[in-house]
Amino acid sequence: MRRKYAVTQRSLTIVRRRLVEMPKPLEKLSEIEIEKKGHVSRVMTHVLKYLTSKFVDSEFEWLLPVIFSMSTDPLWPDPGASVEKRIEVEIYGKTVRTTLSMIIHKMVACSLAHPKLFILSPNVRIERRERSNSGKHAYEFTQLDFEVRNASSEEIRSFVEELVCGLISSLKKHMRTELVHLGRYDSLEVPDMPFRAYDKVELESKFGKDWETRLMHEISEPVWVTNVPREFYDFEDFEDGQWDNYDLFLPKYGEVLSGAKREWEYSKIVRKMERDDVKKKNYEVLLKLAKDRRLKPSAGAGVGIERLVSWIVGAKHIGETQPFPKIPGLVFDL
Ligand code: ASN
Repeated sequence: MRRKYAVTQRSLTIVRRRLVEMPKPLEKLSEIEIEKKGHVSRVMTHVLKYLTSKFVDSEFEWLLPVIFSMSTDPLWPDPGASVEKRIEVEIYGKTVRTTLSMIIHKMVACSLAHPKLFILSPNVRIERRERSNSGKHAYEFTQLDFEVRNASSEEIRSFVEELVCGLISSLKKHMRTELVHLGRYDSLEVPDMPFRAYDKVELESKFGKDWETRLMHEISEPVWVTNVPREFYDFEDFEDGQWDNYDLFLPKYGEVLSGAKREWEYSKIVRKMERDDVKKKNYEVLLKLAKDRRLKPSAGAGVGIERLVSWIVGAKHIGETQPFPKIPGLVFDL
């Protein structure tokens, strides 16, 4: 006799979440799994080669990343952030933090010395362990972060659109064997430009709190989500309450890039830090530069490299794109 279960939406979500298979460490993979890892890694290599060449050819300077600094991204207030622990250590008598993102460094470098820059930057975000099941979070990942002095949001967005479309057609041309093996050759299509843009506030009133999941299943092409209230460094118009920022969402996947036009005026930055309870003493250099009017207007963005590759190869979990998976709550030897 079969028992009847009251299947609620919540229990279905839980079952579905448990089904995401956790990636294994390299030394535990079977031969077939190693073969698949090779396909993914060749796609990753092509993605890195394509993107870095495009930036270099477009006259961006390639900066090397930092790991420890007194100032890093507060990742607050951001409705999407869920860092359970912030790593702070003492070195040489000073408290430093591991990089959550290189946003502060980008703003400073772009203002003072490198008007067009990009960095492949390791980000350490100790995400809450429940996020192991999202398939999209890793506690270490690489962000391709870039910033352009005096650029507008529109300029950054069209640069990204060309980058994404160029990347997909290049992958289809040069990575055919790998994409066929991974079952993604036919479904990966070069999108139409310009990408559609949606206002986050409107999405929330249409789809409710779960708007991100609803949106990614509704779209069949990449789209922009704009006007997202979040950290102090994204530009906010105090008159009309609009935020000049943007996230790139990919179909059936979700967010892979976030960026904005930046704040550069001292009084606005201070007002936002005080409003959001962000410790000003952690941002002394940025504040001093803004006060001395040496911080310049800029715009930019950061692409989650492992997320982008996960979408391209159709990975169930982001850890499949990492040689040494860094899954929230699961610490392997390597
Ligand atoms: N990289 C992002 C940006 O450029 C910031 C972040 O990762 N939190 O806006």
